[in-house]
Amino acid sequence: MGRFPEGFLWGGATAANQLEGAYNEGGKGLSIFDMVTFVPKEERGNNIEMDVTSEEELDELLAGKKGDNFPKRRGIDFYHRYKEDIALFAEMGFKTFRLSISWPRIFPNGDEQQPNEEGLAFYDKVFDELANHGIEPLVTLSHYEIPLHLVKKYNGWADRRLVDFFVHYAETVFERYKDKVKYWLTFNEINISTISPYIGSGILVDRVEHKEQAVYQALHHQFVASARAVKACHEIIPDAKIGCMLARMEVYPETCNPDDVLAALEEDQKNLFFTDVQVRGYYPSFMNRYFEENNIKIEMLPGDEEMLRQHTVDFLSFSYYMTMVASGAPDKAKEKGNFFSGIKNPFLEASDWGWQIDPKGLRITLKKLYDRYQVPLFIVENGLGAYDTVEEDGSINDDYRIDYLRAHIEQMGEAIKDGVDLMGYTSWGCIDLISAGTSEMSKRYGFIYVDQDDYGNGTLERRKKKSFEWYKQVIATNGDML
Ligand code: P53
Repeated sequence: MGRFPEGFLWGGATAANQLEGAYNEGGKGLSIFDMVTFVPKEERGNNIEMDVTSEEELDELLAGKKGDNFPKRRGIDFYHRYKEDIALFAEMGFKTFRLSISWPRIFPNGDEQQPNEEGLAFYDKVFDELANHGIEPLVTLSHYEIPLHLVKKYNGWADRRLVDFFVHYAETVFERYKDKVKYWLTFNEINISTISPYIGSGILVDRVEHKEQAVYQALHHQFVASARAVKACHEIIPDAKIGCMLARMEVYPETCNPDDVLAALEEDQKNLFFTDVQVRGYYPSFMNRYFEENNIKIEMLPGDEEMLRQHTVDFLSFSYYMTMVASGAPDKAKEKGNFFSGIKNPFLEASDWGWQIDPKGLRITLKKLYDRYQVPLFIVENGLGAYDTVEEDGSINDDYRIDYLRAHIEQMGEAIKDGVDLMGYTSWGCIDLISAGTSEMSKRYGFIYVDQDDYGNGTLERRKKKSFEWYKQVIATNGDML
């Protein structure tokens, strides 16, 4: 069959804040996600619980007066177990492993000149271990790991000074790892700030008068920082490739009523705004109207537009979990702008967390992104968050996960046949880790089970699930045997 090209980058994806643990070891500073507490399912709205909104709340959390369960502080202890974990990835035949560098491991406060050598040395060891197994690292510079000090002192990316701090951090790690890392991503899910200003931009919303104004200004700073990182990467590591990263939200109209079609198109444009800037190199004109109508004014400095235009990314990477439905009906229109639109698609099943499963949507999205941008694409997250059961004999029979992944990979193959240039596929949470949105351990994505519960009880022992052998075969046959 040979659907997938030679050298296709199969692998798995993770992020430091959900994986490493050791939050106060090796000189690491606190990060934004170290402050987010576990909230049981019954008490959460909308399946997402990750915002800190005020100075007061942050101080209470810091003083230990609020919350006693901070799952991201413990992760799954990759910090001490990376050798064992990488050996398991190698056993599956991973070509690539996506991880992020924790910014506050390198710059504990974020605004200092000198990096923390212990932090740098940790990632040297990880990259060397990957190299020993022939696995290519794919490194995210910023995956929800803003140093907390930058939140307190500057209100995060709302302050332009973060651009220089970030670029200094990026240049430091490019210099250090230039012989070891050839694939880079700037900001994970750069659009997340529109649903969580704290996690995406380190903004405490109670400190600002006009939330959306602050968010889009912070995003402008991130766009400029990203372009400067692209420039630095190309200069320091000429044979590297660096991409942007979008939480892709393909939006369908609820019906063929032109009102619905228009609403869906406009929702989709709002999602593609981010890649328009980072791939094409300029703000798309439709955003001007949105800014005007919402009283948003982006302050740009001389040179910003040129920077965006000249230093666009080499490839576009994205996460894909589900699709959305939009309606133009006035009573439903208020649901617009919501990451998780309330309208259910009657043709699709959903995960236990209500995420609607849509393999064909992945093909639609791949085709649409390639039509629009004509740059290489990389699926750097996809997968099924599910409850797993360990049977009495110790086996974990996650056929539902295999079904999900198989269906999505099949559609990727179809998109490739349609001519889409796809570099690779790293499924999310290849080893069970802490959920970003809910801080649960019990929302599992892995091929490898980790013995830990939502409260940190467990041995942390690693165990292969049924999907482990399945994915190994997928990689070994370059996607022919699904
Ligand atoms: P969790 C929301 C919607 C789509 C992707 O998410 C999202 C989120 C945030 O919850 O985040 C990405 O763990 C993110 C990963 C995250 C993964 O999707 O909430 O880049 O860090 O773990 C899955 O199930």
